[in-house]
Amino acid sequence: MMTAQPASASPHSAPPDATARSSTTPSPEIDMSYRPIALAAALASLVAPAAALPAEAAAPTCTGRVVARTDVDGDARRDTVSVTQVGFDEFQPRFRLCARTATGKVSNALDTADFPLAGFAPYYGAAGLDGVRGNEIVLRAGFGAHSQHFHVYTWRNGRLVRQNAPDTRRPDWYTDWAASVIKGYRFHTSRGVRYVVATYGMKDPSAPTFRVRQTTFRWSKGGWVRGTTRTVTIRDNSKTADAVYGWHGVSLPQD
Ligand SMILES: [Ca+2]
Repeated sequence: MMTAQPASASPHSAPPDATARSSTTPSPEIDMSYRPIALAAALASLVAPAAALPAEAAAPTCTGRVVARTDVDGDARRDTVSVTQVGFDEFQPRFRLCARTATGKVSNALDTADFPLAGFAPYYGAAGLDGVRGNEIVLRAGFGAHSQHFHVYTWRNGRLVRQNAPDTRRPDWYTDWAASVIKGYRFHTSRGVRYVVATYGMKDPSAPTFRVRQTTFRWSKGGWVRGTTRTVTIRDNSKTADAVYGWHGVSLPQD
């Protein structure tokens, strides 16, 4: 579980180390009366640090807690994903999501939960959701009365961007299963095309069955395209309901 950090503790991109840079500047005049010790020390300060420190300071990196090592940019090499809290927006914590690719590219995105996180860490998982190579990063966006909300980030054109849910057309991906509502996503690939079936239904809490709408979206030309919708009846507290509630078909927890 990620514990809250004060805003003052938020990490920022570290500026180049000024002390490292100083080692590249010409040395002061050497007092020749102290040769050879003074001369050797001066030469050492000129040569050794100057070769290493500037390169280290210039290498971009992610700050914060590493939550995953998984391929996000699609080159099949594992990248590093970090999340750290950087304060609050209104009442909900704000997080910085950062990905550093195996080739050294770094991208950050700021994310704020829409609802209380109830003490849960923001990182939910990484999985290939859409039709582009590389895993999406799923962050918790909070809990409703019985719903769970998520934000999805993906790597596009060298940086992290948020991907809207196909059904809500907003950043809010959410799942639910209660006496009155059921909602979930099931992903699959067929003949090289990526699909997700979004299920949503409501009922009277005392009724034994849901009437749900299942809409299929296919990944096409960089986005989710709405396809057909069918209406089906499923029994509450059944294998059928469990099969549509939450996340399915991807390497994410169901709920
Ligand atoms: Ca990679």
